Amino acid sequence: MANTPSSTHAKILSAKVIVTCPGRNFVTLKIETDQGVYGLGDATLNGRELSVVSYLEDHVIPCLIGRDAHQIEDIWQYLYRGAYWRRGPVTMSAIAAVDMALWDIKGKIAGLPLYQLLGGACRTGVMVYGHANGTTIENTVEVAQSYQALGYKAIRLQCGVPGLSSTYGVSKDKMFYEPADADLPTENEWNTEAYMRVVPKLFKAAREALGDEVHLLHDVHHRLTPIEAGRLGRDLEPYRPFWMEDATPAENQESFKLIRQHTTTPLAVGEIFNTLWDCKDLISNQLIDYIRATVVHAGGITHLKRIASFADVYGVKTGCHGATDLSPVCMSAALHFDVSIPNFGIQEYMRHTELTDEVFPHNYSFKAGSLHIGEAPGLGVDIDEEKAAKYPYQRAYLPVNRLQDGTLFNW
Ligand code: EZ4
Ligand code: CO
Repeated sequence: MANTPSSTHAKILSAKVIVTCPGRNFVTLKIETDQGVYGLGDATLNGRELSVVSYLEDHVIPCLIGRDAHQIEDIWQYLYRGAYWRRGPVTMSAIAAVDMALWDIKGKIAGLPLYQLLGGACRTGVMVYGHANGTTIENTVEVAQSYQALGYKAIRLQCGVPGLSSTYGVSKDKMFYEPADADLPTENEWNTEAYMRVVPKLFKAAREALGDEVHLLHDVHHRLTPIEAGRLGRDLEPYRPFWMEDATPAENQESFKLIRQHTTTPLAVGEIFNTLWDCKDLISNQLIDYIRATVVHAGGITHLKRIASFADVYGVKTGCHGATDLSPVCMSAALHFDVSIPNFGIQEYMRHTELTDEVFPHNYSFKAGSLHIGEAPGLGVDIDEEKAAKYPYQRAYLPVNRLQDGTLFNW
């Protein structure tokens, strides 16, 4: 173990993983120290939750006992480089949970909210976008209007595709939406041409109904080829979208060159990225405008800060993923992070259910289109273990997408 450079020392005594399903599954790491404080970290990996539980319980926690919780960077490097097997969503979600918990502990010992340790606030609040979705253009626009009435300055628009029985990202409930929905994966059908026809019509109707000021966003959920994405981006240009998200899968970072050649619609990508290496070329070649990596899936605050600093050099802003499968622990961490970095862009905010909020009491709140983090030391979020224990894990999956001839396409 590395030497402790100062007299401040917070020995890790124990750590445990709490799995709970207050409407959806969440995996939470709790680290206890000899200083009378504990820290929390989110380790939720939607649809693959128990693999991270095992990674933490069987392989990470034994290595943490006895270490100094203050040595956040050293522990990060130890878990990342020391494992030999680097990267990947399971590994990086586990490392992220440890990292969040250690920052929580450091903040609590210092008596400061996390954002103060990260350099202090750069802004007064965190602009968020909400999700408006509906089966038709008309009811999507109606939902968007209700978000506008609530004070949202940015709204994501998704609508059903004519001729398809269901579409990912479109729910039956107007204000709550949960994509992981079944004990075995639901199979959705897909038609690229019909989708590409409807989205520009949705944006035209939304711009007319909502006015020029509100930011409008759209998530393609990796459903297009680069040239199709270039076309959709161009078709949306007259309605000035804030961004087009996950236009194409990004395993091949170069494919974004093709999209860029054809459209000035800003591009966002990265909710499934785990490390800087997944977006290094996208950022350094200025092929994207917003990087969507999150605290939980991209190695914690320590690594996300590295990604954001790198992005800042190239004028790329952050737009962190913030769906319901990211627990209030991750959302708290994200808000401290968002408020403290220079190149913050926007934060996704899908509200959690009341039941989730009861299990995870937290001190952030929504006002006038922004989220505001409170002044509690550390992350400012807790877990009610008694309530959590009432809701055992329930297997749930994200849907699978097939073209209408049955092709399981993932370009
Ligand atoms: O599909 O969080 O932008 N938000 C999204 C989400 C994701 C889920 C995956 O776990 O794309 O709805
Ligand atoms: Co998305």
